[in-house]
Amino acid sequence: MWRETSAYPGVRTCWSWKSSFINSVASALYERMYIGAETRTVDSGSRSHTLKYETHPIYRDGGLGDETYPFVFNDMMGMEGGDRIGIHPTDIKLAMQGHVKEGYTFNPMSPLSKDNKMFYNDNPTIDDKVHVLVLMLSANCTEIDASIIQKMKEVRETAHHLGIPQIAVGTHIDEQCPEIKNDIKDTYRSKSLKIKMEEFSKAVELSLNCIFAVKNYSEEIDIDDNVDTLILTVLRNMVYYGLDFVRKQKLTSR
Ligand SMILES: Nc1nc2c(ncn2[C@@H]2O[C@H](COP(=O)(O)OP(=O)(O)OP(=O)(O)O)[C@@H](O)[C@H]2O)c(=O)[nH]1
Ligand SMILES: [Mg+2]
Repeated sequence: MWRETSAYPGVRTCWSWKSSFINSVASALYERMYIGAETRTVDSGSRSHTLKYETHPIYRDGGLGDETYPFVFNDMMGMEGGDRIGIHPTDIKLAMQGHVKEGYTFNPMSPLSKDNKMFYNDNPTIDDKVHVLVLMLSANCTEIDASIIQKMKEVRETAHHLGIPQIAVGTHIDEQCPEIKNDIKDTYRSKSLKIKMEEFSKAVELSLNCIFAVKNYSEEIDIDDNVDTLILTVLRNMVYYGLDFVRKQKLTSR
């Protein structure tokens, strides 16, 4: 799954939303469209398209090299849809602790059990654990579902307890703000986006400097420098926070 490929320890990030962001980061680094993380193309209601725990490494040299960057993304089922449809919060907690093995299919009705010899990792190493928790939210929704807020709260408490840094990323900013749709360079100048970010900040109880905005690649056939700038700003911060966490873990385990 994860290999250290440089002097930096590996940074593993975990989601509660959005395969498109993984594709967008790879697209920005590869300087071409990447569609390796399957995204939803039809409206499946509140059901999540991603059902399995999937690790996504990103390759160097524009995706042509064999070496990977020193971070991976773990894609997960979405939180939306209430208790019987969205991911079980216990599964996110188990994933953060490194207990979930690659390819596990999430079951919203019951979390991964210790008895599941095939997918439960009894002895996770630091590389199996999550180093940054990323909460993905759509800036285009009017109100965040109460069940999502509750799940996020539970997950965030566990992340806090484990010392895992947390950030939130608002997607779909192109659909939420007309001024951004016209010129994505205006993103962090947009008043309506600032209001949206303040709402996120309140809802997920994260300070504003831990909340970022992106427009994912969703309909483009080629990359755009301004879209990349927003995506890479998030990536840079994720990698730094992940690095800080891994260093701290290594110091405390000495
Ligand atoms: N306009 C726009 N569309 C987006 C953006 N991000 C994602 N989308 C679209 O939203 C839809 C859902 O995106 P996904 O990345 O599949 O979402 P997901 O959270 O992985 O969904 P599940 O796996 O079903 O939980 C896709 O059709 C994307 O193309 C964005 O920033 N702007
Ligand atoms: Mg998905």
